[in-house]
Amino acid sequence: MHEHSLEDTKNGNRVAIVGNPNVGKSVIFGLLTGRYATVSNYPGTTVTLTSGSCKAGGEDLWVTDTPGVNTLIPMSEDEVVTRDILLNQAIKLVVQVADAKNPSRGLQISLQLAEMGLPFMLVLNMWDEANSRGIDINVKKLSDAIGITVIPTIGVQRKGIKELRESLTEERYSSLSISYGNLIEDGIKKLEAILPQSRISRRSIALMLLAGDASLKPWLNKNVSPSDVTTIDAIRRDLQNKFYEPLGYVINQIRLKKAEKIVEGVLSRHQKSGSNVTVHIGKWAMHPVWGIPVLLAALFLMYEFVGVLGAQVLVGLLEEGLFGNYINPYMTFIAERFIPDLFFRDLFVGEYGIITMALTYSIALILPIVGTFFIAFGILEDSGYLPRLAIMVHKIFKLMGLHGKAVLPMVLGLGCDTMATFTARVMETRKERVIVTLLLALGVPCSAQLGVILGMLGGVSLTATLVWAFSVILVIFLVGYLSSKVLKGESSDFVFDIPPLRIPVLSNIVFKTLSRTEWYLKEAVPLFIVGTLILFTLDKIGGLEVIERIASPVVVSFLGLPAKATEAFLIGFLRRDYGAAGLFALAQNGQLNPNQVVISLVTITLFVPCVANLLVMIKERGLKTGLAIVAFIFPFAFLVGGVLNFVFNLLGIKL
Ligand SMILES: Nc1nc2c(ncn2[C@@H]2O[C@H](COP(=O)(O)OP(=O)(O)OP(=O)(O)O)[C@@H](O)[C@H]2O)c(=O)[nH]1
Ligand SMILES: [Mg+2]
Repeated sequence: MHEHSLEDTKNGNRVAIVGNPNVGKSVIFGLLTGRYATVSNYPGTTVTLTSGSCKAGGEDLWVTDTPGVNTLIPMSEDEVVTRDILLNQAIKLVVQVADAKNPSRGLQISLQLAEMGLPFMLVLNMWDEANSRGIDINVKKLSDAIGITVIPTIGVQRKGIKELRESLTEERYSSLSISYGNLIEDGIKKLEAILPQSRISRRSIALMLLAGDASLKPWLNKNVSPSDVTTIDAIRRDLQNKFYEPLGYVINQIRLKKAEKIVEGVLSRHQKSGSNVTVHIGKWAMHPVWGIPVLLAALFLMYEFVGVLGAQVLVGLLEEGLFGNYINPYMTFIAERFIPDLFFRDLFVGEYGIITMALTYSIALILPIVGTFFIAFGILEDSGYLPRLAIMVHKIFKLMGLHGKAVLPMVLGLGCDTMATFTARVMETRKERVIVTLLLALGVPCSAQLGVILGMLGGVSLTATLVWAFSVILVIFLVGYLSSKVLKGESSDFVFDIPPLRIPVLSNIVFKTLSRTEWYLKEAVPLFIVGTLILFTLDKIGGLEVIERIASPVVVSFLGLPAKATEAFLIGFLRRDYGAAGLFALAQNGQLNPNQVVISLVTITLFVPCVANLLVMIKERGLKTGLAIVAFIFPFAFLVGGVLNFVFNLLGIKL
């Protein structure tokens, strides 16, 4: 890949941006490299590495943006990524980004970087917010105290970035050191004698090991003999027996004290510059009672924007207007003139034609819906509302045996399940990651699908919408609850940082929407074309009828749908939004009654979202787990649809 060759040449000039979650690392990365890395106002936006080149003082640097960490002793998979880059790669300079509002939190990481013996500099970002909260940090004093360059910045206003860039060529080592008391220092010495030389100091690795860092196992097995690994374990156990609290906790507390002491010497407070309205709104959004109207208001605005503007107005303009009146008739006209062969003509403009089906569906039906959803979702992400939503629903998630953190991947799934499956890395235990992956694949409709579904349901009735939502939510809870009982493992405690509510930055919304739309066009549209080609081929060889006949006991008898719905399910295997679009088209033609709309939508909502999601599931959770999830989901989706049909018939419900 292009990046790899660049990576090799930049080997000696690597800069890594590290720091706590949600402090503006990706904003600063973007400003330094000109490459966009997703920026959002919630912790855990970045879960993998992104790199780009950056010119500084005549030097070419290769800068890497990393997932946020609370400590360099990793608790979750995304944190391992960051620690490992420091452990395994030749880093010329670490740029630590910290939140100027909360310097002691950042300094705990500075202390660990100093311990590792890595050259680093400290960026105090969000200087504007610190200021409006009455926090003043004496930069010169802080810089003297740590012995490295400290630069205040306001990422979103590009302030301080020039100074930052100029300092990137300096290589300064911190003078900070901590003493952890005789007992621990003794343990450190013993471990240092065993540990091999590596990129970071023996002392820092010794401390990670004492703190009980299990993620170091692969590194240990590679670099230390098995007998030494046993000795290390024994030393650690001996030392732990002398403490009442877990060693990791003891070590963190000592670091925290030291960080607070440094902050004491450099921080002063002044009068706040005016009261902050967003603080109050932020509180309401988390309130157990007031949170609900706030949520409803957010959903209502979203529905108006996506369901009405996107799914009705824009789809109308594009589908009936642009494609219906111009592109499709015009293309059909051209095809009739220039392609004499009926077979090839149909390939482009027939019932399953690339233009009349694949492009019409993807550009006229799905794009406007996804586009408006991306904008709305981007605004939600950047406002800081999502973590507040997480707080509100964390009690319910706890019932399912899940951490409140899980709401983030689940809510992000509404944007794109594939991306959200990556974000499941923020969950601390494997059990939680598997459950989140399963629930995402099973029940969380992605933006494209959600838009199409809402568009369809909006045309039926509010009751139909509620029945659909209720069925899907019920299934999520049931499956979530049962799987947390079946899967072994701990579910972790609730610690969560809530970022301040912010007014979204327009340019970021634009960037984010553009990059997501580009992704949609690149990833989804080709799959739509493949799906259409499959339908086209099946239709031509008469396979479609055969499949419809075979599927008839399930689709027609069990689900109570017309045989033609089989096509939608067929392409739904490739992407469920495409399947939903197929159902949309059926409903538009009046081939589905309201009951059938709800049954078919519930069934397709429960499908695995798309091939991309399937691949990421396998990549992230392993082949066995990935396939097991799929093997469960498909029959289960039809089962739920069938049960719904049965209940409708039994109770004589007509929506
Ligand atoms: N007010 C203010 N907001 C900022 C500043 N820098 C970044 N932000 C906002 O802070 C939020 C987080 O920015 P990101 O760049 O995504 O943070 P990150 O450190 O990469 O976060 P993770 O990847 O989740 O660890 C976004 O909403 C930014 O718009 C700043 O200097 N001032
Ligand atoms: Mg980031």
